[in-house]
Amino acid sequence: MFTRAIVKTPCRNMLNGISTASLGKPDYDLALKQHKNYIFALKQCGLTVIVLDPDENFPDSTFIEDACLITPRCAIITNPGAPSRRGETIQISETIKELDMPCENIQNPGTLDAGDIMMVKDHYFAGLSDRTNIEGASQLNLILKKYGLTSSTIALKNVLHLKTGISYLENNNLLAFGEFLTHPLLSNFNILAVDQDESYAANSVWINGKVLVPMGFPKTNKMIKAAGYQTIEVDVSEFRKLDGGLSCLSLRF
Ligand code: CIR
Repeated sequence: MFTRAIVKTPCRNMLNGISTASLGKPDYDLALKQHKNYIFALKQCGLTVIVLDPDENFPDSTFIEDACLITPRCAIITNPGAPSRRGETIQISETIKELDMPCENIQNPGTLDAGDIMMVKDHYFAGLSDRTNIEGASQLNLILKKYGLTSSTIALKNVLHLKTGISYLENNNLLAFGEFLTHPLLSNFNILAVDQDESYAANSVWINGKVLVPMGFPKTNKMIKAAGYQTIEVDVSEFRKLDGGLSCLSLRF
């Protein structure tokens, strides 16, 4: 069960965020509105939401999931792989301090975006990507070990982050597409296969028995419902334009 979430209001400068999507520039006012609706959806799942102020110095900082990993036993401030995102960790470190939880750091030469980290009970899968390197993943492994938690790595081929391609929906159910459908390291999961034309919806978020699903992906929504979950559709079209998915917009703990 999660009780809280941290989100960060998008800044106007999000228009200059990193993107490979070729979907055009985000509409800032619409992004703000969608962000408010996203917060509402988190509240519908029973979470108390901490909302951090926007920071114009960091165009991608609304994708707060990448800057910190919060486990039930500690928080780990990451070292984001994209140079323009490194400084995003400063504000989240201050917030974590206020929350008074044990806090660790990933350090150079290790890089790690927490969008590459998927929690499955006490085990953490770490995607090795353009953002997360082996050094970052081994630092993570050592930190988790200290808290009685474990991790393993999965090398990524075609996706930005591990959770771009898979989402753990608890009860051994794993939403997945493309390279992850037949991945040997994931063969013990009950795979819910997302069609290629709805691949964006492979990034959905389990929260306390409900699943947030991006709006506009009816086949995936139907499949998740058929697996026994109540779904909440959330429109995040403006964040998709910056390669961001639903999970990237919050830390849930
Ligand atoms: C980036 O490229 O870093 C941002 N434009 C998108 C980050 C999305 N985060 C995520 O998938 N965890």
